[in-house]
Amino acid sequence: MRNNQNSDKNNKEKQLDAFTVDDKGTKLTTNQGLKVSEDEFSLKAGVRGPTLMEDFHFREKMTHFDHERIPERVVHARGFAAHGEFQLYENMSDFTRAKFLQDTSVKTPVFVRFSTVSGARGSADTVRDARGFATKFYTEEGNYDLVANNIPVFFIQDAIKFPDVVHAFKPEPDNDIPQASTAHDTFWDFVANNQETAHMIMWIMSDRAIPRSFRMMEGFGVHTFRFVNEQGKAFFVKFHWKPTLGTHSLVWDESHKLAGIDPDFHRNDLWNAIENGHYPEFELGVQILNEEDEFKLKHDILDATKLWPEEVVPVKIIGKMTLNRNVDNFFAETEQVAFHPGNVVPGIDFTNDPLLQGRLFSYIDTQLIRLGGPNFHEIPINRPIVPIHNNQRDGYHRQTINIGKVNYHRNSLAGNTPAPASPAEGGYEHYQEKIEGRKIQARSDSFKDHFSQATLFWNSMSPAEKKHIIDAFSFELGKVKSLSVKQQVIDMFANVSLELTQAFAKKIGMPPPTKGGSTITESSPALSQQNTIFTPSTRKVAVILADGFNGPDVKYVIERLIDSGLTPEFISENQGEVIGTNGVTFNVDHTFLTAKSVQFDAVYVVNGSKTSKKFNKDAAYFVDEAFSHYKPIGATHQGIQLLTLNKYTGEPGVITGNDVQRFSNDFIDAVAAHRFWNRQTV
Ligand code: HDE
Repeated sequence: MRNNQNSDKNNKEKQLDAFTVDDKGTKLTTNQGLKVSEDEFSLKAGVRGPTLMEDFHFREKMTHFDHERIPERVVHARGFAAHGEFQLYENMSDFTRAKFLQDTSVKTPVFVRFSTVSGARGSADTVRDARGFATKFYTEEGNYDLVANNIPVFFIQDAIKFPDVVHAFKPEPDNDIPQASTAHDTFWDFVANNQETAHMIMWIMSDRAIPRSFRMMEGFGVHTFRFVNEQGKAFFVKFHWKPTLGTHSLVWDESHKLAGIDPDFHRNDLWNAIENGHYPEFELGVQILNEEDEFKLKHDILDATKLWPEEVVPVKIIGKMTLNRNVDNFFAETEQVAFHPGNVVPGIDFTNDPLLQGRLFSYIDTQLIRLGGPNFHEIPINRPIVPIHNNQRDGYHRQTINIGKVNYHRNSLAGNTPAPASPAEGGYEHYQEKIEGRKIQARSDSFKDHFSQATLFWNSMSPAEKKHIIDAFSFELGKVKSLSVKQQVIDMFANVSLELTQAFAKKIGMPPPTKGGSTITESSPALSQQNTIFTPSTRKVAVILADGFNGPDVKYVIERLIDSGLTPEFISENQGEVIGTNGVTFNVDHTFLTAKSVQFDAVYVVNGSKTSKKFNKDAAYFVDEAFSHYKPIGATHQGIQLLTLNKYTGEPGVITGNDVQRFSNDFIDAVAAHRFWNRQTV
């Protein structure tokens, strides 16, 4: 996996190498470097006697173990990360002086951490939640962090409410239940009493909150940022990541089952994709608005509960990020990485979005406690690839040994160095925005429309997506105990859509609203996942087979699947080999016990001439479940009998036939289509 030829490594990899230790083949030592002769038995007064304090190795080993944990992140505790690189498609110097956005030949090393927001470190991957999508660019001008989410808006408009929204969505404080779920009273009470949440809630109730994979999620910087070019001219900018595999989701029932069957589903998916050379790719997009156009959109661009519809302000694709290397050590890299929206480079600046302004305070503050002091920038994963020179000194866990006597500015003893750099020398200069106003604690009138874009989102959904949103509201509110909270939520969402609210009110046994509704008729096609990229690439196909299958035909199909970028995995009754005609054999990856249909994108039923009753029962269950999750199902030879028996042949996305060339073409197309929503299912 890791490329050992030093010359092929980027600067960040080389830097990380300096801290990498390979213990394989070495002798055991204490942390003082003393060789240890006994690591199984502590020092005792007699073989049956008490352990002695004098056993320094025992005490060191145990003490270190006792202190292995650090506090988990207060939000985004569960995450998974990978290394990669970013390369620009076109020079952006008209808009920004950021160097890594100017030179198309430069490959900027990146480290990306994906996360859920609400659950604890050990919670399941597939819960309904927003996903974090934080990228650290190790640029030649210092680290730039784009700390993004997979949803383009946020719950609240002002950072002062962040502790409240987080308290409300976390488990309830009396019994710490439920884990990683918003389906409880306090969350929905918060929602109803803080109605700026309406738009974000629509996204959280949508398929966006149950992604198929980290590799199939969009990323959004959420806030309006600022680009500043060499001439000092500024532009407003929103950042986007667009996955080249398209944006795809699980279905709710599937995500529930996965939480038990494979709580590491997204981790496994990302890790395996990278190990198999299926490197995830995301294109970086920007929406740019001239400063003069600040008030031209229908909403305030400083309000983080609003997006800029892509049909109004197009997304310009400017580069691509490729994730091509898994971490060497989860704790050292993924757990210790510290992101901060305030880590910017010249040419990227902030706006007065009150949510962003609060974030600029919070991230360093949280790292201080989580990583135990002010020197967390020295942890290898957090170090920039450029040298650090300043007069900051000391503090817990200081690694740097600054030499010399001078640790203050201004000085004469060191020629007044380290010296500030002018903008021409690469020094960061804050954008000189003109500010005028009274000190005031209030919401701007321009932030007060909470429902228009929630309706825009609803209007943009396909019928299947709308149904999923209704189901999600029905599930979440179905778990809420307080009738008053349910009623308040119904009253609130009647402002977004009567169709939506009437549908879920009925399901939760509440009177459907008759008043309300929205006059907004616009939609934004870019918001629907029906309009994303569809490709079979990297999809996982479960191949169900038993001894006596048609060797040459199945071999042909499997080769076609692999050529099209799919990953077939073989499932049978027992592990070992399955043998088909003409001596064709495959190694069984999983049994029906170790793999379930929810872990795959599609099923190819082969069966064979030697199936047992138990095999047929397990295969039928597997296919049933995949069918009810709208997944593509293919069958050839004996497999067709099973589908005929279950009356699935002829349904959308069910491909059968023994002309294996035609079968392969149709099945691969079906896999690319992701799901068949027009299928009649349970
Ligand atoms: Fe965060 N957020 N956040 N956030 N956030 C943190 O920082 C915070 C917000 C996001 O993989 C914390 O290191 C405040 C929006 C990601 O390590 C903390 C507000 C967006 C991650 C914090 C927000 C994000 C965090 C917790 C409202 C999308 C994980 C641990 C003003 C644009 C980064 C930590 C990782 C993490 C504060 C809102 C994204 C507490 C105060 C909006 C991806 O500092």
